[in-house]
Amino acid sequence: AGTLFLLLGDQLTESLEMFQCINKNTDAVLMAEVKQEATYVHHHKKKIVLLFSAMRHFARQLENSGIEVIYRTYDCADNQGSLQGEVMRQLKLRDWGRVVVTEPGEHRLLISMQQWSSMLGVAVEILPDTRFICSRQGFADWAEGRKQLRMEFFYREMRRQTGVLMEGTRPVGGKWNYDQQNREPMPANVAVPKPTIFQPDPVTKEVIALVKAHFPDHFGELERFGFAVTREQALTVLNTFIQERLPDFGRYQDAMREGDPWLFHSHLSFYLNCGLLTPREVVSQAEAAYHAGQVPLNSAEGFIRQVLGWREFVRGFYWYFMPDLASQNYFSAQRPLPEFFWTGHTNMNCLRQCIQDTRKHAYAHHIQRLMVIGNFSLLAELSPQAVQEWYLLVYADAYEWVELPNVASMILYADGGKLASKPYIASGSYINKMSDYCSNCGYSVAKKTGPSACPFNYLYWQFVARHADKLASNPRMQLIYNSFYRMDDSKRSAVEQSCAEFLQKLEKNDV
Ligand code: FAD
Ligand code: DLZ
Ligand code: SF4
Repeated sequence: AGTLFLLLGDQLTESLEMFQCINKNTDAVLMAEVKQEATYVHHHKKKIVLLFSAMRHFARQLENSGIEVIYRTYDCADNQGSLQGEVMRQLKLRDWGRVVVTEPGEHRLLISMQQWSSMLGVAVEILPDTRFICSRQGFADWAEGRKQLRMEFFYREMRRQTGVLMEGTRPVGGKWNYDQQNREPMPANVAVPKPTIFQPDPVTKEVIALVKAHFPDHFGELERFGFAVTREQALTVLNTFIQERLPDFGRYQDAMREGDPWLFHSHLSFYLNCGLLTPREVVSQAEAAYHAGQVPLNSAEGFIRQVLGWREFVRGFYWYFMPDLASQNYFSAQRPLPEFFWTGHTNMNCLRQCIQDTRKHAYAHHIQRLMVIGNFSLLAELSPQAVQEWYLLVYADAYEWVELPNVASMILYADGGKLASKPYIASGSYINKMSDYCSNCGYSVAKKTGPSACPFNYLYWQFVARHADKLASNPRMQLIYNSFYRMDDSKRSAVEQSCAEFLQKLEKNDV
């Protein structure tokens, strides 16, 4: 009997180990669009279109190479609604000797798959996901025994192991990290290249109609879908990024501009995370562009740090700390998600813009996610589990392995500092420095307290005050607490009052 290989929607690459094991005469690949994966959170409509269309294109590609693909569309007769159900159905239809899967990117699914063998009465083998440059075991070996897990040291280890941007044992240019050169605001006259978009082909059009019909209540806009849905298209996005955007990626990495979430970012996470691109090829193209003299070192290094450093780090971190990571709540934050997270209707222009970008595009860039939406979520003490769910469903690149460490550990410090050395908090002046949002805002960034003051300003000090017991002894918070302790009583009570008033209005969605 042959082997049934189950391929998930975010595993669309022939670089997986399973493709070396397939016997084209006896085996088949099963791909299934199922309700459980599409609705366990109410994913952005564009995310579902991206995955279903990319799955359908990839299935054709496999078939063209002579592999038998059993493809189950969402609306096909007898769709079982879950991956397990679809595997079970195949086991009834044909005599399969065993089932092989590549480990999924989410803990909930791995736990479920580990039970399939006994539930389905067939041998189920789970292969490692070899797309990642650092294996789960490799990360665990690095992490074991360390008091603190800091991305920077992991990243250096990855540079040494892979030889990327290395001259022998030394980093190219003499420094590991050019982050100091990556923090420039973007002047209004800087022209940004247009993002690479693709007109939907007949396959994508069919999926768009399907998503419209079956997921009307899911978050986000479906209009103007332009993501790449094939490897060829994703390679075009990569090549265009290297030529047009990477040279300025470094300096403007932290900048924000109203009406443009794309800026000089790569927009590659969608494709890296679903398999259309591999992290190795993306890193090596950026390195080659540096060696060819096409991009400065701070850009090449800054970009490579994100992929070889952060991306690999959060993936290792996720598996190292799951399942506990999902339930952490260091600051006991309880507030439900404000209504405007769904609608974007708020007078706080930075949040309005970032949430509207998210609704429109299923995308916002890193600093929007971190320093606007994330910063607000922490300062307003929103429930970590509510924030986690939101981030998992609104972005087209979101899977729990990458979303959860960024949300629970990076923005919310819900794990008490396993990933971050201090909470990422900032008042309105940071947002004002890095963006043009404040000039169109209903609040005044220059005002510290009172009904027209920027809410980030007083929420910031309230947060510092409320969590002194947990944070004041952190050496990286010393400057902040020194300022706080110098603040006179009248200022402190003005902060408290402004916060109380704001939070009351927040409950009524009147901010
Ligand atoms: P670029 O700015 O061009 O960066 C290049 C690549 O580096 C990205 O494509 C991505 O693969 C990688 N990268 C950069 N930063 C990170 C990071 N912190 N963690 C992991 N990879 C990183 N990224 C996701 O892929 N999926 C998510 O669900 C996700 N959720 C996030 C939630 C929060 C609260 C924050 C602060 C960050 C999150 N990120 C997530 C990381 C980062 O914001 C996105 O990877 C990035 O914005 C994607 O856009 P880009 O491809 O244009 O990235
Ligand atoms: C995100 C997603 C969606 C929306 N739909 C499917 C699907 O119908 N079939 C499938 O195989 N995968 C889908 N995915 C991706 C999975 O949710 C993903 O593989 C797991 O979350 C593990 O990373
Ligand atoms: Fe955001 Fe405050 Fe600036 Fe308004 S004033 S855009 S709320 S930072």
